[in-house]
Amino acid sequence: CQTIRFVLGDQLTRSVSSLADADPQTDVIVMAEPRQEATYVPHHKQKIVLILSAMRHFADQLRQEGFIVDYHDYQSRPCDSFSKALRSSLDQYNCRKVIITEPGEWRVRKKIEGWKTQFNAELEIRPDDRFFATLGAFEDFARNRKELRMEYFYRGLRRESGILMEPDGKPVGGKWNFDHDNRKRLPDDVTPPEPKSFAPDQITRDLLECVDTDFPDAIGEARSFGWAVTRDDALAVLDHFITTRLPRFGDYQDAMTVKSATVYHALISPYLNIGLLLPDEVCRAAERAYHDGTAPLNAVEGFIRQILGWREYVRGLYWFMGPDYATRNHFNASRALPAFFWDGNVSLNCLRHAIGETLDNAYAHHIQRLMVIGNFSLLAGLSVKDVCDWYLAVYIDAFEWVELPNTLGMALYADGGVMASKPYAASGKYIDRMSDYCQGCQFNPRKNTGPDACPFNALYWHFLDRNADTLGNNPRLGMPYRNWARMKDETKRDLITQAEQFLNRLDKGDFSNHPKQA
Ligand code: FAD
Ligand code: DLZ
Ligand code: SF4
Repeated sequence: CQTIRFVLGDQLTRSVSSLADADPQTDVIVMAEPRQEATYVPHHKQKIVLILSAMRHFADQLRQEGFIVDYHDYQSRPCDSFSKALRSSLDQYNCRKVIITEPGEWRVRKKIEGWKTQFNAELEIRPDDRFFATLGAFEDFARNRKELRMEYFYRGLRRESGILMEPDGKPVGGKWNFDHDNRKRLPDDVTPPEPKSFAPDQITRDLLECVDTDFPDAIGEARSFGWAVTRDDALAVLDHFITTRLPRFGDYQDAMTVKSATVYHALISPYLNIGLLLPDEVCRAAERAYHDGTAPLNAVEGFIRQILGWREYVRGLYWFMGPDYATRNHFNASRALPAFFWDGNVSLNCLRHAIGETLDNAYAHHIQRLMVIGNFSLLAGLSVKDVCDWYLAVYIDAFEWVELPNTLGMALYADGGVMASKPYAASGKYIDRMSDYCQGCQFNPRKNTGPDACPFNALYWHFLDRNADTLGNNPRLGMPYRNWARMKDETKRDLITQAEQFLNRLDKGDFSNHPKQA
């Protein structure tokens, strides 16, 4: 063999740079399911099954094309690490060169760079070109700016790609942003359609049968697994989203409801992140729906902004900030994660839904992640590292390049404002406005103190008060700090006492009844 093409579990794209010029006559493709990758955090069972099943399907597809795929599956050819798998394939095939596309995490990147000296083979690490922007383009954008903001990066990518642009260089519809149309609560008489799901095939069923016993630390429920594991099925999900959900995606983008765990969201993040779908084809499919008149502009722009804007931006930021970004902890938050993060058994109804659905489905939509679980973690001062590890473990779409800026930066403001211009801190009144959770809750979002007061309310003021040194001068927080300053001392004291009592009880495990699972 001339060359080994090493393909990672989130690189399942036929045109990925490591495979673009692969030749079945001379090259061997190596894929591996190392123990380390399944256990560096206790991933959700559905995440493990998705990645392994999609990898096995992808390997079959390559074999059908005539490639030799040297596949290290964890059952019959177990290996500890990517390096061990490569060692064994190099020994077996006696290749002189290894080609790999850059991975999606600093942790894996460092290991792969070590291969240069570790093995007697030339190593070529190729850029991951499955994004709109190169890492260099983000660096150019970020280098001389005092403040990094997604909006300007996004507008640049709109211009460059031509997506939703007029020939004269203006944005379609005359505006870059339609967010003011996109903050509606879900009306009582609207029920979102069921998302597309798939009955597991033989490869997936085999994994579902073993995942409980083979990965005993893995979190959550595998039962409801209905994810696509092939590109064809992922394309069917995209198509189904565009026709049934995209038209209302904008209106209810920020809505939360007990009626639906997915509202009008697309459920395509796992496919984008492991390579079954490409961001360009997804954005262009949405753009087409606008031009065909099947989806309104506020929905289409809102959706494209998530992918062409946020997804590209967080990826650039992750690599630009370097591996130490993960250690940032602006507020020195260190409280232990409550046990209910592992079983969803909690008396705050919004948390019960958001965490419970996460554990059941390996999925929660953006506003649940940001404004319920993230907001709670921020207000309660939960350990940044523990919260980030939890997000990395529980979500089907969690890979560090996208999970970390969203959790550490956006939700926890632990980078001190690199990712977001102000913390996404909110009281129970926000959750009440955007959801129907409060109607079924033992707490009252309109009460600030007393046994039935919504805990988010006092925690919100406690958070602002305890961080006044670092946040007091933030112009975007002028209004709440002025409101706080205007309150009577007695009112302030009552709020602080209420929050401290809640935090003490939280530390004692009062709001959850089950022992920690992992
Ligand atoms: P939709 O709401 O339908 O959006 C469409 C697509 O836009 C998504 O599939 C995703 O690819 C992209 N997108 C939307 N928001 C973001 C964002 N903030 N950053 C990057 N891409 C975005 N997304 C991940 O892919 N992996 C993660 O590990 C992850 N962790 C998150 C942690 C926190 C604390 C928060 C607040 C957000 C996180 N997100 C993450 C972003 C977002 O919540 C998910 O991408 C989204 O919920 C996926 O579901 P969907 O496909 O139905 O998304
Ligand atoms: C997350 C994950 C899991 C659970 N399993 C595998 C695997 O068996 N093989 C693999 O190649 N990748 C896996 N991954 C993804 C990696 O942990 C890591 O996030 C990516 O390789 C980064 O590009
Ligand atoms: Fe959550 Fe408070 Fe509403 Fe209960 S009252 S669901 S705790 S926001």
